[in-house]
Amino acid sequence: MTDAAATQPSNAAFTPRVFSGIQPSGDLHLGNYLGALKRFADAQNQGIETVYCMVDQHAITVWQDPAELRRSTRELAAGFIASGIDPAKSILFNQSQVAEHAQLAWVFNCVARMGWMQRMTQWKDKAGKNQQNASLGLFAYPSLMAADILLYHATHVPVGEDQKQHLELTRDIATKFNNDFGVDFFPITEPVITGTATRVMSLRDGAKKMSKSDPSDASRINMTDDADTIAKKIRKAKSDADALPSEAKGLEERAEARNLVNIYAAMADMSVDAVLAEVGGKQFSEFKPMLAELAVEKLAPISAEMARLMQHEDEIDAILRAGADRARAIAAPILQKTYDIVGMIR
Ligand code: AQP
Repeated sequence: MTDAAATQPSNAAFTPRVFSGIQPSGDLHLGNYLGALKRFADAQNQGIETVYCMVDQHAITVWQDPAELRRSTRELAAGFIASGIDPAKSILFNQSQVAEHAQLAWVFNCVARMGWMQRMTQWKDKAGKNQQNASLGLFAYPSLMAADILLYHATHVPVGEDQKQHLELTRDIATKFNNDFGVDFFPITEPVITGTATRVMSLRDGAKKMSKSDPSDASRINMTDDADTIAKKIRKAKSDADALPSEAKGLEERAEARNLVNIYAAMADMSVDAVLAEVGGKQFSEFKPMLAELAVEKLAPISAEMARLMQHEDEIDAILRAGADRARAIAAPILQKTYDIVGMIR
């Protein structure tokens, strides 16, 4: 893979394998597409073994309506496929259908320390002021995430910037497990956080991440938005009164402008410098329609394919079941070996 960090020497014994997941916790948005799905398809197309998961057990760490969770899981699967993840090339499955995730997470709950979890910024953000009332699952979320990754001995995990701290914790858990038991069993997985869209920001506030849970629908472009809605959201996106600069350093103090240029660059597969060489000097009144046109061109076929797939729920369910069988074939022996190392009788 071109954007993978080099595998550390300690991982040399492991076959390169990419793992990543997305929660079925709401509508997919442009941040999920550029920061995750598009890069997942790129990794798959570079010929590396790729394992991708709908992490429904992570989603239920906060309340999910059961009917809506089922719909969102299928829609997320449709989003993966429509973004170019080919179930014949990648393993595509739903987390709860492979029981080994929860089983390995329990072992990791006994390896990880409370203090590690308490330092996680996502825990602090999501639990808010009322930590006593947050679910135990939300607190232990990074331990389940470590299990998702290490159950496949994944060497690389493409994620957005927001997941960096959780990846570091995965490395800490693998290191502690290996040290505690005197083995070199789990790889020290590399996060792959590269490109111009590792942190797509809200269209309404350049200091906030674009997120499914933002109450303002205008803050994000959903992958199911139609062309008019996309164009309208971009037209209304927060920007500033100045013309675009012709070099990236001119964007340093302009969070909203930087975000819109980064989005354009990621969608056009161009560097920020190359974009600014083209659009430097233009006002937002000229740049925004260019951005809207590009966004519609890239997203419209994806959203149309998602809608088509959602008419065939049985097909989606069959793909996920077949993916779960393939995932289990890798996961079960790794869990069994973990149990052997820990001293559990089979
Ligand atoms: N704004 C973003 N920019 C770039 N990448 C992003 N990702 C999420 N938001 C952005 C990446 O998408 C993948 C899946 O994320 P997730 O759904 O598992 O969880 P999340 O990061 O918590 O996503 P949201 O949208 O922010 O959900 P809520 O609002 O429910 O918390 C990950 O690789 C993530 O980095």
